[in-house]
This record gives sequence, C-alpha cells and structure tokens, in this order.
Amino acid sequence: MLTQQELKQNAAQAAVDYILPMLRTDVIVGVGTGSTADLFIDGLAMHKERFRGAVSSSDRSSARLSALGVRVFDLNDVQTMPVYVDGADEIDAGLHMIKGGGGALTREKIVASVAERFVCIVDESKLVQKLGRFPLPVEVIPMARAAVARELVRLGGQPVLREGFVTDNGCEILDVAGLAIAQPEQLEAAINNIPGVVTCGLFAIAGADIALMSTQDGVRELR
Ligand code: ABF
Repeated sequence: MLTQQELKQNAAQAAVDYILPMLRTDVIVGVGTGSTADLFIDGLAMHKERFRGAVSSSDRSSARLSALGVRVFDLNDVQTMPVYVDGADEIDAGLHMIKGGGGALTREKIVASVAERFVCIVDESKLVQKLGRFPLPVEVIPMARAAVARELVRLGGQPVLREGFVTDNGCEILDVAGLAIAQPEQLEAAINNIPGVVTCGLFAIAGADIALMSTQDGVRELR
C-alpha cells in the first residue's frame, strides 16, 4: 500500500517525465506551489541544464527552485511557457479545480494563464464528483473583507477569515465552506466579479489540460 507521500512523489515524477520532451535551453517552465509541487521542483531541478529557468507562483517555490540552482524569472520578463505544473485541492472529471489551500491561488492563476498547458498533479484523494467539499479560498483586498464576505453569504457560502495569513500579494484569504458548486464556471465568474475579490480558487473557466493522478495501481492520465 503506497503512502500519500509516495503517491504525491509518483505524480510529481510523472510530471517530470511528461515535460522532459518539451525542455530546451530556451524554455521557461511554469511551476506551482504546495507539497506535490515541491516534489516536482526537486525532480525538475535534476534536469536544470536542459532548460532556461522557471517562473513560479509563490515566494516559497521560488526559494526552493533557487536553492536547487534553477534560475527564477519574473513573469514580466517571460512571454511564453509551454507548460505550468501544479497541484490542486480538488479536481473533478472535467478537470475543473479548487486551488488555494496553500494561499497562492492568484499567482497560480496568473502563471497558468500565460502557459500553453496546465498539468495538474494530484493523488487520487483529490478527485471528486462535485467540487466544494474543500472550502473555496477567495483572496480579498483587506479593506473589502467584510463586504465580500456578505456577498459570499448571499451566494450560499460560509466564509471564514484565514487567521494570521497574508498572501504574497499582501492580501487576505476567506475560506468559503458550504458552496454547492453545480456550475463551476458561472460561480468562478460571479465571485471574481465581487468588488474587492482579487481572485477565487476555482479554476474552471480555464481548468487543467491534463491531470496526472497517482493511484495505488499507477499514474492515470485524465484529459
Ligand atoms: C497548490 O497546492 C494549491 O493551489 C493547492 O492549494 C495545493 C495543493 O497542495 P498539495 O500538493 O500540498 O496537496 O497547488
């Protein structure tokens, strides 16, 4: 029986194998955040001579990449990336995701939007029939926190401030439980339209292009 850590490792390694053919000395790789992304970074760094560098979605991942000798680029200096690799808190069969448990959702969405392909790396515990068991993270401008929370209650959610947490963008996170996410694209647009929301952790309008999901029987590709 593989442990969850071994499952994460297998998904991360599958992503390294998946992107190896895309690597060239002028290629920048988009890199996510989280414990599965950390394992991907470790595997990716073993091939650091084969690509130019990385853009990352958090200060934490940037520090890990740099420590392993991978050059980290500012997104403003990069026009294109063939791939962005990141984990998720939940994913459904349509490759819509909830992300942001680690608080890096906004930068994750930005870096993913610049990459040509989003490769999601998860273990099978993250696959759900319907999104929403995991409380949806919403990044908010601090002065709008209460106003945004009231709107989220109107949408049927129960927002809770993530205490003592400040994002890399100097903002706050509301974790929203109780949302019935029947139409992820519509809900993503509705929440992102609330004044004061930086972005929400639904990645549905642009979901993953492929998920490498590790199971006890090996890594499955979901497309
Ligand atoms: C990031 O890391 C997130 O968006 C998500 O919150 C999280 C998944 O973390 P882990 O791989 O540690 O389960 O990708």
